[in-house]
This record gives sequence, structure tokens and C-alpha cells, in this order.
Amino acid sequence: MIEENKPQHVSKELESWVEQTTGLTKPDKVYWCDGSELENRKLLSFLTESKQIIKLNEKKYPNCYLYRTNENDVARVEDRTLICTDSEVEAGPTNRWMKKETAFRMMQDLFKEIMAGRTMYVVPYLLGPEGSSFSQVGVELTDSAYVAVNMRILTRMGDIALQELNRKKEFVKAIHSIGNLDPEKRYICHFPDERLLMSINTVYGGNAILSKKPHALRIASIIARKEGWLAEHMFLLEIVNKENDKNYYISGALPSASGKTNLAMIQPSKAFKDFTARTVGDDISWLFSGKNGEMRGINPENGFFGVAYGTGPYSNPNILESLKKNTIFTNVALNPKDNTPWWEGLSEFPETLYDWTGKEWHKGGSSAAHMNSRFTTPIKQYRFKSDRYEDPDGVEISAMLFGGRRSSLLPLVYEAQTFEQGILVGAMTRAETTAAQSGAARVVRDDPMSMIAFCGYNMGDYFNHWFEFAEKIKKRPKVFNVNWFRKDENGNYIWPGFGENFRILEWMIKRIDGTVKAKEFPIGFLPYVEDINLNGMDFDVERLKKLLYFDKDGWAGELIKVKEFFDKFGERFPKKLWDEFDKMNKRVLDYVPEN
Ligand code: GTP
Ligand code: SPV
Ligand code: MN
Repeated sequence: MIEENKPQHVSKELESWVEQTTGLTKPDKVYWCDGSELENRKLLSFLTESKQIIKLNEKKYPNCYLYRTNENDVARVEDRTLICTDSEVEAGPTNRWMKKETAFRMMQDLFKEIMAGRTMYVVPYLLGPEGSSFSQVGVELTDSAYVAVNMRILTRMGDIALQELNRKKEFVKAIHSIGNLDPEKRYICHFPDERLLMSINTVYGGNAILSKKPHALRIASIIARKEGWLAEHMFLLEIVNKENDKNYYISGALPSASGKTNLAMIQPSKAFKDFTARTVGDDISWLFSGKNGEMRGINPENGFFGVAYGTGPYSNPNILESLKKNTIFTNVALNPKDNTPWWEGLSEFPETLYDWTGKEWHKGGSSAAHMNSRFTTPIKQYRFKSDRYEDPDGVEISAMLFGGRRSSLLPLVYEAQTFEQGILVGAMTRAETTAAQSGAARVVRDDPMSMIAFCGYNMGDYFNHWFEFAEKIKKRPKVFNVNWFRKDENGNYIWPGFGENFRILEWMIKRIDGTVKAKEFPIGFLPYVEDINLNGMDFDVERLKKLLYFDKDGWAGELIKVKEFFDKFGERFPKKLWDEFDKMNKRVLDYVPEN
């Protein structure tokens, strides 16, 4: 077996684990990634020459590539994502569980000699800013060069991680193989006790790029509980009011493919020229308590793995320039005329087009780009990033928001009256599913804190942990809930969304500053209609009233569903959360509408 590019100083633990994995998987070659530009070019040339990836137009899209996954491998597979512990109760009623020994044996069998004839890449990566006490090291061993080049964009990969490892000693171990892409033998296993991840028969993002959901959320959430912080499925947005030079940091949880990246990259509409908005993170936030009782947050990632489909000049003008270089596209369509990537929403339909599977596309067929097509692009080259994104101490959180896709009932925005009530608002999130996970799209499901698929342990304990964490926070962020996705009788979105969402963010800022009153309802505070700034926008106030209406009967029904979900956790469900629930439920039932 050939070993290439092995660094001089490697810890004994790492060395012996790599050896052990090599013994099991039997690759022809082991290549240690250093994260250099030269190495990246080599990997991409290899992928291009072996026809695994398509190099795009070098003039229009320098250093950009298109990758097509197998048609059966286009999204996270939640029913094959397993938490593997001694007892099922550790995983809780919302996760799929397998006994640790059973899962380990199963994975050992599947990995046996699986890398024969292939190269195994050793990919050390750092999650979080260099030098931050919150950063974590991981090492992924993978036989996919595509995974390696994605990790280089999404994490701080290579030597920088090994150096950090020499200081920190501890690291998360991740093993991945393309295998043979058999969907019946596809598994993403999490072994929290060993801080080990094993994934096979997939190359799709969150299944295979193990630094993402498997490490930065599932394993990190378990570490966070032990250490007293939170790992959340949240974007992190910086807003500056240039008029008074005040900064606000808003973290927000919305389920997969439900608007985190778009909101994190919002360009305030013209009516708000005093404000700038900058991105700290678009998908994952690690939150902790600061010295003065404030809540702080970092983005553990170093790049964006965003939904391409629908991204365009209206929805997300800020990102477009960044996608023109050093970007890997997955499952978008291809314009064969000039060899450029294309997806619905980017521009007018080109004359000729290959769909995401590589077949010629015809009008009237299904979408040309896959609904869950993605771009992988570095934060560094994103013009609207916050200067603070690499701050090792993170940023101070001013507000948090929860939400999801709901075609009815949920108002455009409401505010929790206390932080504890805010925990309830997060915990009772129910939202429609999307193309980001396989299975039925657009069905309403319980998705507390948008973490249903990402909490690595019993969610009853997770809710408890939120309350424990809250006790450390003395300067409490306000908590809001948003819903951009209400539909009218014709099935069209009522609220235009995207840049116009800044109108809602502005209201939140006024609430943070205490410069605007709000009206109390059983679920929390709702805005007075006249306090939502509609300047420069053609939007009927009557429609806004509808979006800010409190529907007593609807909410009574909603809370019945919420209770059914909460009941699943039995003893492990926090009493404090039941208290919050009971209070809200009573207020809803006692409510007498004004005329
Ligand atoms: P993940 O990366 O899967 O976690 O997704 P995300 O939460 O970052 O979602 P993203 O911002 O990529 O948006 C996903 C989809 O939601 C895209 O198709 C967007 O066009 C759509 N979307 C985002 N914001 C809005 C909005 O304000 N209104 C409407 N109607 N659609 C939106
Ligand atoms: C999500 O599904 O929430 C994503 C994409 O952000 S993935 O990395 O595949 O999880
Ligand atoms: Mn996500």
C-alpha cells in the first residue's frame, strides 16, 4: 500500500486509527490532505479526467465544477441515519436507533475491503475559527475525492487542523465510503461514545460530508450538552444600523430548505438604506454563554453548502457573484452551449439545456435542476460576509428566531414574552418538509428548533438542556417566530419574502431597542399592523392584517398536535416546558376575541 503526503507530526492515536481503517478497507493508496491549492487542483484534475466531475467554462466560471450524484442519492436519508448507543432511550423517540455493537458489526462488514482499487483520503478539518476555544477537530477518511474537495471549501482543512489537533488532542473520527451506492445498504451511523461516524453507499452532502450535520450538529450537540453550550441548526446574521452605528446579531433556526441561507444573505430592500446586513453563518451556529452573561455564537463552517434551485437576482442577489468562481455545483442543470451551470430562478431558460441527470431537457418536463441541487462555495470570497465571522470569541446574540414553512395559521411574525416562552416557541415548531430530505415533501411534521433530524440524543434531554443553558444567560436575546410561507386560496405565497423580509427584521430591531409597542395575544406579542414598514412596497394592508391575525380555533387545534408530540417524551420532558405549554394553552382557550 502506498502512502502519500503524510505529515511529519501525527499523533499516535490518529496514526493508529488510520492504520486500522486501512487494514479494514484495504485502499490501494492513502493520501493525506494538506489543504493546499496545488493539492486541490490535482484532486479536481483527477475528478475531471476520470469523468466524475465536469469542468465548467473557465472564462465565465473559473475553477468551477459540476457534479452529478446517482439519481437515488440526492438528499439526506433520515430513515437510514442512526444513533448507535447502548440503550434506545439515549437516542430518544425522535431518532432512529441501533444497538452500538450491532451497528458497529454491520458497518465493519460493509466496510470490509470496500476501498480496494481506490485511494483513501485522510481529511483533517477544523470546525470553528482558528484559536477559538470552541473549535473542534475532526478527521474524515473517505474514498471520495469529491467529498475531499467539498470539505476543503466547507471547513478549515488540512495542516491548519493538524496543528490544532496537536494542541487539542481530541478529535472526531469519521469514515466514509462511496461503496456501491446501494440504497438498501446506505447507512449514516453515529457512535457518540466513541465520537465516531461511519457512512457508506452515498456521496450526497449531509450524508457524506461528515463535518456537516453528522459532526457539527449530531455529535456536537452531545458534546455541547456535556460542556454546557448549544449546537444549533441556525444561521447567524449581522445587521448594522449605520445611523447610530449599532450592531445586531440574529441567529435563526428554520428547517432544511426553508430560508436560512436566503435570510443570512439578505439584501435590505431600498426603503432601508440606513442598514447593512452581513453573514456570519448560514446553516449551523454554536452558541455559548459569555463572561457577562451574554449569549455568543460562532459559525463552525468555512463555506456555504446552499440550495442552488431558486437562487437568483430576486431571491439572493448577494450570493450570485460568489458563485462565479471556485464553486462546486451538485445536481444543477447544464447549458451545453457555453458549458455553464443553470437552475430554475437563475435566469431565463437557455435555448438548450441538460437536466441534472445529464439528459436533454424539454419544456413541460420535471425541473431541470434538482430541487435539492447545491452550491459549495467559500465564505472567504463572499463579499457580504461579516468581519466578525472569524472572531474566536464569536458575536453577541441580540435575538433568535424560529420558524418554518406553514401555508396557514402561523403569523408572519410573533414574539415570545419571555425567553422561557421562547424555548416553547422553538420546541413547538411544526413545519412542512422539503426536498432536502428523502421521503414525502410538504407534509407538516414536528420539527422542534428545526433540529428533529439533527439532535444526536434524546430530545427530552435536549429541551432540558435548553433551560439549563438559559439559566446561564443573563442578557437574554428576544425570541421571535417567523413564517414567510402563508398561501392564499390559489396556493400562491401571500408575502413576497426574500429581501422584503427585512421589513420584519426591522420590526424585530425596534422591539430589541424598545422603540415600538406590540399587542399581547395568547401566543405572545404580535405587531401592530402600522408598525410594519411597507414603504416602497406595493402590499395591501388588508393582506398584512390577515398575516398578523390570531386565529383562536386554529391555535387550539395546533396545541393539541403539539401536546401529542410532547407526550412522546414521557418522564424526560422538562416540567418547565409543560408549565410554559399549559400557560399558553390556557390563554388560548380562555381568549375572547375583540370585535
Ligand atoms: P438548508 O441548506 O437545507 O438548511 O436550507 P436553508 O434553510 O438555508 O434554505 P434556503 O435559504 O436555501 O432556501 C430554500 C428554499 O426556500 C429556496 O427554494 C428558496 O427560494 C426558498 N425561500 C427562502 N426564503 C424564502 C422566502 O422568504 N419566501 C419564499 N416564498 N421562499 C423562500
Ligand atoms: C440541510 O439539509 O439542512 C442542509 C443540507 O443544510 S445537508 O448538508 O445535506 O444537511
Ligand atoms: Mn441546513
